[in-house]
Amino acid sequence: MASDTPTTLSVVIPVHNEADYLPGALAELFEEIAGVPASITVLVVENGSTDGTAEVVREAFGRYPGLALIKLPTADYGAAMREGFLSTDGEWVVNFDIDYFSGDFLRSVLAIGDDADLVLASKRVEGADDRRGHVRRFATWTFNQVLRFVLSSGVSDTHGMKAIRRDVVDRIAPEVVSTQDLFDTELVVRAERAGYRVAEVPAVVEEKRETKSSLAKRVPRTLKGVWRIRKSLRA
Ligand SMILES: Nc1nc2c(ncn2[C@@H]2O[C@H](COP(=O)(O)OP(=O)(O)OP(=O)(O)O)[C@@H](O)[C@H]2O)c(=O)[nH]1
Ligand SMILES: [Mg+2]
Repeated sequence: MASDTPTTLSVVIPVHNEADYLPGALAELFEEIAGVPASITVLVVENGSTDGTAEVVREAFGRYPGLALIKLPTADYGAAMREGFLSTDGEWVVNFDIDYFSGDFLRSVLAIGDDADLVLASKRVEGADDRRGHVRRFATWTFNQVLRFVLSSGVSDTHGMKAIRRDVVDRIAPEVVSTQDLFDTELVVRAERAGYRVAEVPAVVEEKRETKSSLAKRVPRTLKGVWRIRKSLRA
C-alpha cells in the first residue's frame, strides 16, 4: 500500500580538497534531487582539507535548504563516512561522491523499497555502462576478483553509489575496522555476511574530471587493507 509520507533519504558525501569543484557539483546535485519524490537531506563530511572546502559548503547553505556540513580535523575518507552515516536519521543512508551521483539511483532505491536492505550501483552488472578508461575498468575488474576470492563476497561492486537501510548502518557501521578507502567495502561485506539483502542496479559512470588518486599508491594500500578485513572477519 502506498504511504503518503515520503521516504527519507540522508545523502552523505565525503569531500576533501574540493573547493573548486564543489559549487558546480552542488548545483548539479540539487537539480537532480529536486526531481526525486522523497524527503532528502545532504550531509557533506569534510576532513583535512587545506583549500577552504568547508567554507565553500557553508557559503552554499543559504542556496540549498537541506544541506549540512560536518568538519573533522584529519583527512580520512572512512572516518568521514562513519561519522556521516551515524549522524544521519533517514530511513536510507545514501553515499555519493562529489563527482559521482544520480537522481536515477535514488529513484531505483525508492522503487526497490522493502525488497532490499542495501542497494548498490554496480559498474559490473548487466545493463551497466562504464565509460571510464581501460585502466580504471581493469582496476574495477581486479578489485571485484579480490572481493570474490579473498572476501568471499557475492556483490560485484562496492565502490560507488550505495544506499543502506538505517538499521543496517546503525548495527554494522560501528563494527567496521577499516579506515580510508575500504570503509564502505567492509561495511557492505559485513552486512552481506550478516544476512542482509543486497540489490545491485546497473550504474552509468563516466569520468567527469581528471583523476586525483594514483592507482600505483592505491593498489598496494587496498590489498593490505583487504587482508586486514579478511583477518578481522575471521577473528
Ligand atoms: N572526507 C574525505 N573525503 C575524501 C577523502 N579522500 C577523498 N574524499 C572524497 O571521496 C570522494 C571520492 O574521491 P575521488 O577522488 O573522486 O576518488 P575515486 O572516485 O575513488 O577515484 P577517481 O576515479 O579518481 O574519481 C570525493 O567526494 C572526494 O572528495 C578524505 O580523505 N576525506
Ligand atoms: Mg571519483
